[in-house]
Amino acid sequence: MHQLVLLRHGESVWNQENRFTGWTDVPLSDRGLEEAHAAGRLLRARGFHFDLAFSSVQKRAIKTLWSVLEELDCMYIPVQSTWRLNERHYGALQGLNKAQTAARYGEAQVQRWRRAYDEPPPALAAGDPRHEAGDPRYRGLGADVPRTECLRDTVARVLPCWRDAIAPALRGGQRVIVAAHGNSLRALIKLLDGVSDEAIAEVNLPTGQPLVYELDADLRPLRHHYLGDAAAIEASLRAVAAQGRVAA
Ligand code: DG2
Repeated sequence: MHQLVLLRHGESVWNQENRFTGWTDVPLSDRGLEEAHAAGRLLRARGFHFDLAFSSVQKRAIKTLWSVLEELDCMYIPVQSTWRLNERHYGALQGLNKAQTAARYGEAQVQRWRRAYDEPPPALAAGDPRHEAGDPRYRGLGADVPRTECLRDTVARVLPCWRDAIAPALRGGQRVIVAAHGNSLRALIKLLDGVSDEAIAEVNLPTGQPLVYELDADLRPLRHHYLGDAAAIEASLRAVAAQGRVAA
């Protein structure tokens, strides 16, 4: 049996302000940093160990991973950070408040931008200063730095990371943790569990809660479960789902 732990980063400052984030590189909030350390303590208390870690190249996921590895006293393990695990690019929505966007465009439209498999948000215009094209960490992508993405696009760029890096490590017997984002992890879960394009819309992830996958010899999921308190996770999932509603 193989073990894979997926972890959405702790709450970021833009999660706290209910803003679309995508590729914007915002830090963890104080609460998010505490969530990350709590996730590490929980993993330690349950006897988890890791041989290899993956993260996006965004600081909210990297800092979460560091905090977990610090709590586990295994900051020495190799870490592979890749843009392929970045959050889904949120296009021209990046920086906007989700509830205000719902008030302007309607909750149904915001729900499609957040969760429809094939409907990307409006793209960043050419010359928009929010575009990450000039960021040195994306130099290798050249003109392919996205201007928006739907989940299908995210699945397509997460797939090579799974196929060429995570899956071979698991097959080699390594215990792996992946610290990433709500939507890049939804993409990975879709690949792992074979979730349909429709059903993936109902999948949300709480911040800072380790999700443990047990996989068979062929890396087919046998079962998965959250390690943390079930009621707290349920409340967090409801809150994530509600972020695109018009504020009461
Ligand atoms: C959130 C996900 O990403 O937002 O980009 O706003 O996981 O990096 O905080 P994360 C964002 P939703 O798709 O849940 O609205």
